[in-house]
Formats: sequence, structure tokens, C-alpha cells
Amino acid sequence: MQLEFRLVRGDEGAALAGAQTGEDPDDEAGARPPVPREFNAATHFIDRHLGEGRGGKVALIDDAGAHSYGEIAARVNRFGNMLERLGVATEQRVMVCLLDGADFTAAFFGSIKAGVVPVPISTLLTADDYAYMMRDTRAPVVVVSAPLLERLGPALAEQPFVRALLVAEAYDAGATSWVPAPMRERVKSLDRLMAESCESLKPAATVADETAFWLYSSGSTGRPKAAMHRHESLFHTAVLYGERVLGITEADVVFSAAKMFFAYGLGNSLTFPLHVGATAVVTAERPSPAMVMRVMRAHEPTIFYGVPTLFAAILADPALGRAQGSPRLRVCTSAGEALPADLGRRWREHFGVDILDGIGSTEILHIFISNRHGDVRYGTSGKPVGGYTIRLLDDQGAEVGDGVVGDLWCRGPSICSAYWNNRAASTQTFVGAWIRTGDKYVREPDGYYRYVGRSDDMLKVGGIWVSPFEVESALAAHPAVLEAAVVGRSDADNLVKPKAFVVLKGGAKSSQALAQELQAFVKERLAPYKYPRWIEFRDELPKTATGKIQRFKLRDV
Ligand code: 3UK
Repeated sequence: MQLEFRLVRGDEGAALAGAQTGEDPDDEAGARPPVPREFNAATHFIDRHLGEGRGGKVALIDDAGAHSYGEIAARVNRFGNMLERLGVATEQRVMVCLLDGADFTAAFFGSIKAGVVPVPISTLLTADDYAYMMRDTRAPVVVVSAPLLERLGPALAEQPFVRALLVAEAYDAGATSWVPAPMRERVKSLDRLMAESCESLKPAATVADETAFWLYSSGSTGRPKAAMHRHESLFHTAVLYGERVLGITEADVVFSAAKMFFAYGLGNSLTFPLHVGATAVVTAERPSPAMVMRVMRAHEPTIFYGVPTLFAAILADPALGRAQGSPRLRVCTSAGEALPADLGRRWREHFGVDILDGIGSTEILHIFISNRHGDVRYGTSGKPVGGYTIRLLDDQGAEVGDGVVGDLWCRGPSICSAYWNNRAASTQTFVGAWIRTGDKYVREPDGYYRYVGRSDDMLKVGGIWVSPFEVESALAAHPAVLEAAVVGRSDADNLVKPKAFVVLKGGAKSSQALAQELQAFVKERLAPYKYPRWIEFRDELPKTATGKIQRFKLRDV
């Protein structure tokens, strides 16, 4: 199977794709590379490299140092064997709450290789969230980084399914005081269990279409929902976006500010580099401008994957210039929220490389509309990634014309199968081969897609749609503004008008005069009816764990 697989990578794959196109509901565009029916993602992303002579090459650099492809493959096998020894059965879930590093790779692909379903979860949640996920996944095994035990440990009170809690890194028996007493005997050192496990493992005979892993998607309301992803989806995102849009090759050294538990970071740091035999740099540290620049200098990445807030924070620091960056940097990407046009332009001026803004989602696994090398239109998400079909629909379900706001729908080979145990949310979101993304977009006449807001954040002002994002971008172009959030507020006549919450850059002082200046600044740039009628200065904006502004929290203040 390995040999067969090598043949179907990338463009060679497109040439062979004929047999699979036509009737494939996920492949209207005919761009999807074929995957054999029997397929275990770990064979492609991990084991293949040994046969291709990459065993000695550095696959991953984490806080502990460099790890070769051979070493990673051995760790993956040890993890898979350890699960078998712990009695974890095929298709059961393993909860993975790990900081970025080699253990994450081992847990993710070790589970997949053994036919077990890893569920990477955010390292930023509360015990209440973790307790919910332990029951929802029914995971018999939970893997956690030692520094996160303090938050995750208390979630173990009265958990009916968890049989083992494996602590990664510096396991310290004392730290288990965070775990409720009756569960303490189930706490074990991951390092020790892995060291006792065998270094070779046969991949489980899985099917390309079966569930390989889950990712939780957090909506603005309700409990998070687990999106069930398939083995082959990892391969499709790596080919369609990683290879064909990003142009990632074996020679790249990549660095992502988004952590591996996010779908964005999972592709960025894990599957894209492992698809081509490149090197990824990761760290457990939280992203900050200083941390990013330190990694840039120490490891000289060729690709940097960021998020808009971080690009803005780096640009806002006068001490950080091109000389502090990576001399080998050839491209940056941005996702998670729209990249304001002004930010992209300033970044290019300052650092000499483009930022490719692209929209992705947990349910679609990675980016499906994106800007391209040499074809960047700042202020837009670019054009559909080959292999994905996009449509914009009105409230009646008819396609809207160019220049008209519509609901964004997407179809493609990496959309998850459904949400776990949630038919109501699944039928709302997945319709036939299509997914309703919940975003409002406009297609410009020459084919670029421009984000205008989430379906539920859009404002009707004087009967006309106003995109909060458009007003926020206009505000962010002002030299005193770090970031802004715009929501609707009722005026004295009970009519909705835009209100802006503004965070100023260090050094700028809030004042009535500055508020008026910002209002005039927006009026000059946008249709005047869009200007914020009220401006409130804040020290920070409420954000989700993934860095998205929570506008709903600002609505009724
Ligand atoms: C918004 C964007 C405008 C949009 C993600 C890259 O963000 C990711 O996944 P999430 O499930 O959120 C999905 C929602 O976020 N969004 C993301 N990128 C953009 N809006 N411009 C963008 N460039 O509302 C979307 O529906 O957290 C990003 C790769 C994988 C991902 N999961």
C-alpha cells in the first residue's frame, strides 16, 4: 500500500484521479486526489518516511530539542502499543490535552495507527469543560501535560469512563494532589508507560472513510460539539491546501502560532510538514510577539502561520523589524478571523513577505478559500481552494449575484462526517454533500471572496446590511487603534446603530476628542451611515480560546 500511495501524491495524483471523479459527491471540481479504500493515515504521515530514507531527518523541534523522523515513528509505535496494553479497544476515544511537542505527535498518530480515535482538546479550558468532554467522548484514557493538571485534574471527580490519566512531561507524584483522591491510583507517567512499550507496531486495518479523530467546535452558545473526521481528510487538506496553495516542500521549516489542538495548527505544524517531509518548530509557550520573534531568529522558519491579532501586535511593537525576523521567511498565512487589508499591507511593507489570508473551519478541517502566492488581494479571503466548491445563497436558497451578500456554503473532501451524538446540530449544518459555514460573504466580480461577518453578527442599519467587520477594519487602520469590535445597539428611537469598542495601542490616550476623530476617520473611508455612533474605549476585548472576538458579550452592555 505504501508504494501505491507514493504514486498518488499531489499532481501525479490528479492525473490518476480519473477513476474516482464524476460520481464522487465530494469532488465536483475533479481535483481530489484518490485514496485507496484501505488507508491508515499514520502509514502515510509517519511510516512512509522511513521507506523514503528520511529516518535521520529532523521532523520536529520542540522545547526539548530536535526529533528525527525515525524517533517520531518509534514514539508513535510506543504510544499505540501502550494503548493496547492499557486495554483500549479499536474505535474508543483517547482525550489528548497536550501542549505542543513530540508527545502530541505520538498521541495523535499513535492512537490513529492503533485504530483508536484521538480527541485533541484545547489546553485553555476549565475543569467544567473537561468534565463534559470526558463524558461526551467516554474516553478510557486521558493524556495531559503536567502543567495542565491543576485545571484538568478536578474534572476527574466522578468520571465513569476514565480508567487512566497519563501525565506527560516531568511527571511528579506530588502534582496529583489536583486529582480527586479516589482517582489518584489511575494517574500514571506517560514517559514510563511508553518506555515499557514496544517500538514496532503494525497499523490497524482502517478504511479511508472511517473516523480517525475528533475535534471540538465551540459555537457561540451551547456545549462544544465534536466534529468526527476521517482518515483521508488529513491527506486531502495536505494536498489541496498544503501542497497546492502553500507550496510546502521538504525544504521548508514551518512555525505556527496556532497550537496543534486547533484544526489550523494541526495542519500547520503536524500534517502539512509530515506530508512532504519538512521540519516543524513548535513550543509549549503561549504565542506573543517576543516569542514569535525569538523563534524566528533561532530557527529561521520559511513559513510562519499566524492569526490577525498576533500580526497586529508584532507590527505595533516599534522594536520589531525585518532584522528581528527570519531571513529565510518566504510566506505567512493568516486564518481564524479575517485579516484587515491595512494589516496585510503594512506587514508586507515591514517584513517584505505577503500574508495569505484564508478561511478554514474545524468542520472542514483546514482552509478552503485562500489567497495565493503572487495573487493576494488584501481585504479578501481570496479564491476557492481547488477541490472545494463554494456557493453563496440568499434566504430562499437561491445563488446571489456578484457584489451581493450571501450565506457561504462549501462542499469538499475534508468535511467531517457529522457531530458526535448531535443530530439536531448536524442536520442544521450538513446538508447533503454541503456544509453551511454560518459566514456571510460577497463575491467580487473578478472572483475574490470577501468576508462580511458571521450570519448572526450582521447589523441592519437603516434597512441596509452593515458588516461589523468592515467597520472594525476601518477603525484598525487608524494609527492609535490596536483592535476594535463593533456590535449593534439601539438608539433613542430603538433603531439599531453600530457601536464600537476600541482598544488603543500603548501610548495612545482615550479622550472625547479621539472618539470624534475615529468617527470622522470611519466616515471618510466607508459609506457614512456605517460610522460607529458610540465609541467606548476598553483595555481588551472578550475573545474565545481561538482568539475570535465574542461580539455577543458586548451586545447588551
Ligand atoms: C471564521 C474566518 C474570515 C469563520 C480554522 C483555519 O478558524 C478556524 O476554525 P474555527 O472552527 O472557526 C471557523 C470560523 O472562523 N474564520 C476563519 N478564518 C477566517 N473568517 N476570514 C478568515 N480567514 O467565521 C469560520 O466559519 O475555529 C482556520 C484552518 C482551520 C480552522 N479550523
